[in-house]
Amino acid sequence: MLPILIGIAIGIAGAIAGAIAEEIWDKIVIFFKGKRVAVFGARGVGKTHLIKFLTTGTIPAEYKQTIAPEKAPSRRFSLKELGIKVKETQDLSGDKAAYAEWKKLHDEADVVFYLLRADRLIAGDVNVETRVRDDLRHISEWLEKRNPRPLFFIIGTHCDLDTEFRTLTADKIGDYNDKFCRLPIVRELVTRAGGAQQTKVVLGSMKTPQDTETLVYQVFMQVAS
Ligand SMILES: Nc1nc2c(ncn2[C@@H]2O[C@H](COP(=O)(O)OP(=O)(O)OP(=O)(O)O)[C@@H](O)[C@H]2O)c(=O)[nH]1
Ligand SMILES: [Mg+2]
Repeated sequence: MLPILIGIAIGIAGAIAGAIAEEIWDKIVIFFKGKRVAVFGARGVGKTHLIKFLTTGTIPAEYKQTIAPEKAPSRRFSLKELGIKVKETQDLSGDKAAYAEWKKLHDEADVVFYLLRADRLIAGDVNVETRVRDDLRHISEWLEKRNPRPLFFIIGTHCDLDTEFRTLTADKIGDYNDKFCRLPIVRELVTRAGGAQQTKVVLGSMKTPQDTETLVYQVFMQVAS
């Protein structure tokens, strides 16, 4: 059931096909209720956008593609109900002072979201590679010292700027994610963060509200399983 839901949920632009069953939503609520979430990442990766959605957005309880939008069921889960305590750090381009602030938030967090520009890594942008490698070098040191570890997510944004993502069909989305995870830099980041068991990689876009829903839905599915 869950793999199917995840498969359907991943990155179908503008559509969340399927439904968040009550019991899955309950698991999400239990997991996130009152949790402290730290959001890190370079400038412009989408931190503020994601935080705004997590604290004020809604997720459709059900979605049926066959129903015209105006007739679609209007029941939605409010993310405000989760009461997530989210903190964003001011990024100072790898400045030492910024890392000190990141560490403080990391040490207080139950969940850490590290955002990066997936489109730039796919395009082979060496500057972005260098930056994310530096960031993970720091984060991994802090993660190692925590017991228990916070749940760690690498969230790749801006996939809408990647041509392949824009033309994806539902049956190819798993391949797209696999391909991203096979990029040497992504492998390196995941290894640094403690390996695939410890690190959730979620890919998508926050260009539109629907895209953002789909991205957040994927994050939620990781904790509901
Ligand atoms: N096309 C596209 N735009 C995005 C995406 N995610 C965020 N944006 C846009 O990118 C811009 C920067 O997003 P922010 O949420 O302000 O990024 P930030 O990480 O908070 O940036 P700083 O606070 O400056 O470090 C905004 O205009 C967002 O709407 C995405 O996945 N795709
Ligand atoms: Mg911001």
